[in-house]
Amino acid sequence: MDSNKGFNVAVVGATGAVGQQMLNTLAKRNFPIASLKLLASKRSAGKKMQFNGNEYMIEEATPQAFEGVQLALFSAGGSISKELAPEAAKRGAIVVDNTSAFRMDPDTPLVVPEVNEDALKNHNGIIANPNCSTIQMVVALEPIRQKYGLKKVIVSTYQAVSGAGAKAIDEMNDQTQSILNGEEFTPEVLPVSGDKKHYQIAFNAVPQIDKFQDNGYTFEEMKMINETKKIMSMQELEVAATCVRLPVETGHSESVYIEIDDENVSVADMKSLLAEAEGVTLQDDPSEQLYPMPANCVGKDDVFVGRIRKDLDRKNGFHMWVVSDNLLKGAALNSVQIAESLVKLNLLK
Ligand code: NAP
Ligand code: 3JM
Repeated sequence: MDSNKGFNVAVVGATGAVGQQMLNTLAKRNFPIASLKLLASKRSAGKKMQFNGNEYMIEEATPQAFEGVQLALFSAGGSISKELAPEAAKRGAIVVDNTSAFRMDPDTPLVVPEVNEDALKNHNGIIANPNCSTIQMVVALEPIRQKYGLKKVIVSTYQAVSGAGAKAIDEMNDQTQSILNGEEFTPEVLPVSGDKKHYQIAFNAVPQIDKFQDNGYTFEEMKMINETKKIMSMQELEVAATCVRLPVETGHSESVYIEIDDENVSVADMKSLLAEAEGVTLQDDPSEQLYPMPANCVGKDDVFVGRIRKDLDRKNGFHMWVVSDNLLKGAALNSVQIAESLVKLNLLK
């Protein structure tokens, strides 16, 4: 590695909600970049974008665009990743993929650096970035698992519209205006752009994120369940999830119930553990009405944890409230941290 000169980097989906945050995060963290390619669809090819004060021309993402690229950060949807991530890897790039395309592939590491950085050592050219809701939850759960053991997790999410992309943000804002103005509107994007029906998101709560599976759970819920077990290397962990979309622009919140192995842990023990945990900020003081909220987490790197309570019926049960910026730790920041870990482990050549 020659980190003075930096790496040849490509960002696929550079014009999107996640792609924009990837670029901000690369710049903010001063990731060593020798050359940068901004890739998107044919629709954007030829348009210009700024990065670190310089102007770049957006190119169409094609297999040939990855010639000479060492690191490719993908966030342009699962079908683009399925088609182009192997093409990038074939040309020698290491891919960090933000989509669900390869997450459950046994040959693909699924990585949150605070939890399982070592899994990167077994990569085969593609590394998967987990789902936003999974990432913030496992950052909070891993220190608890390490110290007190973990048996069971039941999570309900309160997810922001930016997790569904730039069009979903516009839909929420336009609908809100229409409703306040007493005008008609037609939902077209949420809950899922490709599904049969669309529902109002403004002033609403929609218990569907991604499409439904035959078992009655949505894909988003199954992502949380399967990805949590894979990242924490705990197939035996009991996990259930209910995922809900709220009219919040950015910042996912989660109500998390856990059962641990140890029956003698106090709330004070749990708070002092999480106060010291990597990537976690504890915000928990009921006497001061201190607890995490999405509006206060936007633009911040950490996972914020509060409302820690012991279950009233189970000695080994705890409840907590976990909030993070879904576009940062949930997506762009975690991807850039994976890239930084690759550099640190001397895996990016
Ligand atoms: P978005 O705002 O809708 O942006 C989509 C991006 O994909 C745009 O840059 C778009 O380029 C590009 N794109 C679309 N079709 C393409 C094509 N045929 N070839 C190349 N590029 C194409 O969506 P987003 O919120 O940024 O999310 C993008 C993807 O990231 C999602 O589909 C999802 O798989 C993943 N994601 C992951 C997480 C996570 O939890 N880790 C969270 C959110 C999203 P144009 O501007 O040219 O159309
Ligand atoms: C978050 O493939 C697509 O159309 C994107 C669907 C999507 C995903 C996904 O499955 O990759 C939208 C928003 C995610 C995700 O991170 O799982």
